Amino acid sequence: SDGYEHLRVERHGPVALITLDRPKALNALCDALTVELTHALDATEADDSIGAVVLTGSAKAFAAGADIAEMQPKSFTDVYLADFITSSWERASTTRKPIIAAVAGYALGGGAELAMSCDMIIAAESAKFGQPEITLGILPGAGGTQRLARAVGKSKAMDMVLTGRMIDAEEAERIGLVARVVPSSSVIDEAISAATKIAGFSRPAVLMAKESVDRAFETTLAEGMRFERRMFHAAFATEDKTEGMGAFLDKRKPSFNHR
Ligand code: CO8
Repeated sequence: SDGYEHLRVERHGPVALITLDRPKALNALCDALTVELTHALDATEADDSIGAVVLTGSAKAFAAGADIAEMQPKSFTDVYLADFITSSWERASTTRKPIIAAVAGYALGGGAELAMSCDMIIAAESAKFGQPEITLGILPGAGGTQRLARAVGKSKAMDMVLTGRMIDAEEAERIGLVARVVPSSSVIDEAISAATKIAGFSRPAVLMAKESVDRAFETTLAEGMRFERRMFHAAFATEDKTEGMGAFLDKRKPSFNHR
């Protein structure tokens, strides 16, 4: 839809579902796909009727990494001057609205890094995560040494980054890389239903909560606690706080207007 070549965007009520769709290369993240994804995320961010985003791939591959055929001829100067590939890849991690990665099949290299840039990963039983860059004579370049180490700790991160070993969904859940593992046939439904639930809550509260969790990875505990407290106080200024607490006391469902 929307004239994209390598992805599809569909609406499910307040949720935008972005599906990577480059089947001939297992959704390898070529430059054109990356540009389209950035554009699609800009569009969901700008659309007030969207409360949350789900990013997914195919049953066989979420994404098998950066496009190796495109990378092979590039020199140091090429990638350095273009700031390959950070500039475009930061988009998923800078989205203010919640974004859930629904991962089935391979999430490798830049594909695993893209999934980790989302707020949480819901994995199909078929999911396989890995940082195989080392097998190509390079190393991860979009968070595979940083977000992965924060998510799973040093030993597991070193294991994956230095050996290139793939882990399955069960191991990924055990080590805290993914939030949930679900049957492969229901991974998109599960992610859409989680996103729909999130989109139904007070948007300012959701964005403040996301921003606060993200602070935990950027700052000291004392500063993080202070940031959280300020956001918590700010939430008391919203109409949605009055509505949410009032609805509880009236024993009815709240109707948030995202103000
Ligand atoms: N790039 C380009 N083409 C790819 C890629 C890729 N990453 N992955 C698969 N393809 C292509 C294959 O070449 C093949 O094409 P063709 O049919 O024309 O031969 C097609 O997709 C199907 O793949 P396979 O035949 O290999 O399928 P299998 O089921 O046998 O194997 C695997 C599946 C195990 C996933 C295998 O394809 C594989 O190992 N792929 C490469 C995985 C990899 O090394 N990824 C890391 C790439 S490096 C990286 O991501 C650096 C990131 C830097 C940061 C930037 C963020 C984007």
